[in-house]
Amino acid sequence: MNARRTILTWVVFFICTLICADRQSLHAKEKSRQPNIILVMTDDQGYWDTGISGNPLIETPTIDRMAAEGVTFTRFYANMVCAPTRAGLMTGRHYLRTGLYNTRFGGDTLGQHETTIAQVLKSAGYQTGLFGKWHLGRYAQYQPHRRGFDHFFGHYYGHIERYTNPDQVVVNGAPVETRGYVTDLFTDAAIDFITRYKEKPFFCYLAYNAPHSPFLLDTSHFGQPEGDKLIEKYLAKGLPLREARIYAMVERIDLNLNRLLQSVKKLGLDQETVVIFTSDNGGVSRGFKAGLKGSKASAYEGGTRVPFVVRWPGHFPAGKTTDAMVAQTDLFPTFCALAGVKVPEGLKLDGTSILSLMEQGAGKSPHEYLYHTWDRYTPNPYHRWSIHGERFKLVGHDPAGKGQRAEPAGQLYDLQADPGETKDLSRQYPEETEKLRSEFLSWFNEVTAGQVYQPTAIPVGDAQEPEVELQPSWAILKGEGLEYSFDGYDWDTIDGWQSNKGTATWQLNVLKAGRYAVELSYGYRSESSEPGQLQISVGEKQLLCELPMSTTQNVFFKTTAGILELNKGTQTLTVQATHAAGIQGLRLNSIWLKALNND
Ligand SMILES: [Ca+2]
Repeated sequence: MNARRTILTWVVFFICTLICADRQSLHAKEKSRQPNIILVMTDDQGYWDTGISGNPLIETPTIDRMAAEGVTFTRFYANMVCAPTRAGLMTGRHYLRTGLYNTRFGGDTLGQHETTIAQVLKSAGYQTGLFGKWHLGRYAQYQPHRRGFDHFFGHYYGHIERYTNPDQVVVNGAPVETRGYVTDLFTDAAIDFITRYKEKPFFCYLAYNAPHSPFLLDTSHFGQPEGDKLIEKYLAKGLPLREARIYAMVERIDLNLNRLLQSVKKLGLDQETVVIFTSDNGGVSRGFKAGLKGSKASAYEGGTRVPFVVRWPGHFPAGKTTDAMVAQTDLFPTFCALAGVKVPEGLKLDGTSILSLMEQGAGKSPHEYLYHTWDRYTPNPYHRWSIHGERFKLVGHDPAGKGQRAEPAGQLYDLQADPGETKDLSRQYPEETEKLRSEFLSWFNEVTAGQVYQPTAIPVGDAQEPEVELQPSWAILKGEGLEYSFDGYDWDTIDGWQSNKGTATWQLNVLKAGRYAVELSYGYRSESSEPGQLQISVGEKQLLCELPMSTTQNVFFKTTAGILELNKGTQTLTVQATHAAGIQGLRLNSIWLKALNND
């Protein structure tokens, strides 16, 4: 009996050992199966700017093929504009929780305490790379290579001025010169990255700045007629020039997407790589709109619905389409699930993993409601907002009503019967209208609670950025006359210096106390023969800066104003005219603070 029991004990032990070993090997197998993630996001490409949306003119064979090989989401929602979507994507949180509120003026900076998906994946053993547009902060500490990306080649801004030989691009914080067309360059860098790290799991975020304005392709002027050929093809199809350019830019992306997918295949990574294609906000092209209302920056469907296709051969079904309502904030927890890691503790996410929807190609939306709102200057629940569930959508779109509280606001649409938002049903369903408005307001109050929406204090004295440029668009302007003028995205000037009552102020976060040389660039042309003068002050410390006339207002001279001794901490730098009469004809272009020997 004892002998039999001993044998039985050994048999049980042996079986347990086998099971454990099997579990371990399964675990190791699962670990080795951590998939690569390639996220391709375009800029301002509408839901309707693809073949899969039924667009009869645009040619996107690669996106169409991805859809045939993967799952298409027809109700994938981004935000109305660029930076808010990127904030939601990086954090899994609605952008209004992250301190970001704008696409420029310093409001396009992701709060310093936010956790990005790149940080999470990097901690999970992924090699992380971003190629293209960041648009979540341009100063040291906010740059992508310090927010979880091992590699960054691209630009900080909402858009760049040159698409051929782009000049506003950096590699991990260092400005670089380039040759070629920007979409090709970002693709080359992404292909180089996945080739180099093919043995490791990687997260490759390829964020094209096309087809955002300016609508540029490479042209024969540079000996590269490919762009011309594409534009001519769409002109021949009868499109106006602007639309032909946008479609040509999208097709150029599609050609590059094909190159990328071919590389994944050649590297033998097809079965190990999840590839996503999407866009960051509503479209700007005006021809075919797939029956949707509104465009970029609108609260209507055309402003927030974007293309979304995901492909993972052998894991996700081919050729499936789902109309489950999902959002860009869902990608953070989905990527965590793909990588087999938990969402970091303490993070309050708005997104929910949609991995099962991807695996089934069908299923229910994890959201009861999705919410949208955006105002360039001050977040508010009145001018441009919407809330929708699977069926009803309440939307208020009145950007011109700034400063007025338009209540009761909103038109009610039945998205299932009327996806084009043509019949306002708010009178027919007053209770539904009231319920959705009330739900939207509670949500708005919750996400904005405790947030202060103003330009981020500019870090000064960071070891990696010893020379800091204070952008005019980050200044807060007060007093008579002063105003920004726009020429490009972030090449603004401050004009209208009529008197010493107007001030331009910048918030600084001085990381290291010490001496800083102050330089400024300006254009100045006046009737008077006297040089102009500006006063630059931080607390009690002041500099007077003489400004001899430049050729015209639009030719910027650079001059040294002097040296300021700055204390550590947050403080305000103020610029104002020295005389009551001001200095008409001045355009202040930029100010630089250069760390001197502060060791
Ligand atoms: Ca955009």
